[in-house]
Amino acid sequence: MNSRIGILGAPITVAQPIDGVDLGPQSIRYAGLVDRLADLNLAISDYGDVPVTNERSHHVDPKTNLRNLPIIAKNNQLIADYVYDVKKKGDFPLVLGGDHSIAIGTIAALHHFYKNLGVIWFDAHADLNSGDTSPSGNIHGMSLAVSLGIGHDQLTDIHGKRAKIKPENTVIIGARSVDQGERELIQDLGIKVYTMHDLEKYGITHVMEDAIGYLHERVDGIHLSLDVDGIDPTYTPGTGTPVSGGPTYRETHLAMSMLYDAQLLTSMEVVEVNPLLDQGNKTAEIANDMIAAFFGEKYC
Ligand code: B3U
Ligand code: MN
Ligand code: MN
Repeated sequence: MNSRIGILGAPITVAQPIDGVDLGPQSIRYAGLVDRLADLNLAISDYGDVPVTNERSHHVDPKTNLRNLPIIAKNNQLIADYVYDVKKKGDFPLVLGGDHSIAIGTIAALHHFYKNLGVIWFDAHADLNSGDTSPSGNIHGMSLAVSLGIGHDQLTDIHGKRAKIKPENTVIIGARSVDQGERELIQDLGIKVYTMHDLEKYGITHVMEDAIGYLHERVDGIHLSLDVDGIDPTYTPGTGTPVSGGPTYRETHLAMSMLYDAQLLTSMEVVEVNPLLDQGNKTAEIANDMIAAFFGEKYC
């Protein structure tokens, strides 16, 4: 793994309805991120936050069924520009959200550097909605679809037209709240999904081995998009749309360690930490534990 890490905050909050997720990057930093990674003998550059703006309207555009489209498109254009620069410098991008819409910009930037970028989407949700299927109009529930080229062109055409990744290079882990339209898309596109049923039945070790083996054959880089609501809310209560029945701290930590051991990952983002909903700064602290495991922190 590249030992030079470039950290960027991406504090978008308007792609979901609850204030506070824009404080996610700072809460993760306050939990000790830079020192923790420096202890792993990594060279860390914290480039600060992408200057996004968060004027919120609660109005869903009846024509598109999208909330806050223009500002989210503008913010993600900026995120894509900044992530592109970090990657161009040769750093390993570590992007801190912000709501999960930031993946639109991150993946748009990263796709320039790979012929076949793989994505691991660790999440309670599939984020495969579009204006046509979304029950909420919230764009954080659409970012994986957008990266696959599905959705409004103001979102899909950031840093190049339509798809930035291929469905066969995409793996979802931890899904347990999937909407009808999303299920149909998963079937139609043949996206590999490891639901909580698979985790319970086969165990996290088998699921991770299978996911890594599957991607290894197909891709030339892998981005991990870690939504903290993918983890069971017992451990990560500070998030806007918690869903019970997720992987434990231990299972998630093992998953991160296995990704480190595979030495195939080329970027990471951590999203949906909302310190205003948290118990102390617990969710950011646990996010730090997961980031550290992902970058090779071992117990001994
Ligand atoms: N699938 C629902 C809920 C949701 C998606 N992502 C989150 N929540 N975090 C939707 O609104 O698209
Ligand atoms: Mn998500
Ligand atoms: Mn989620």
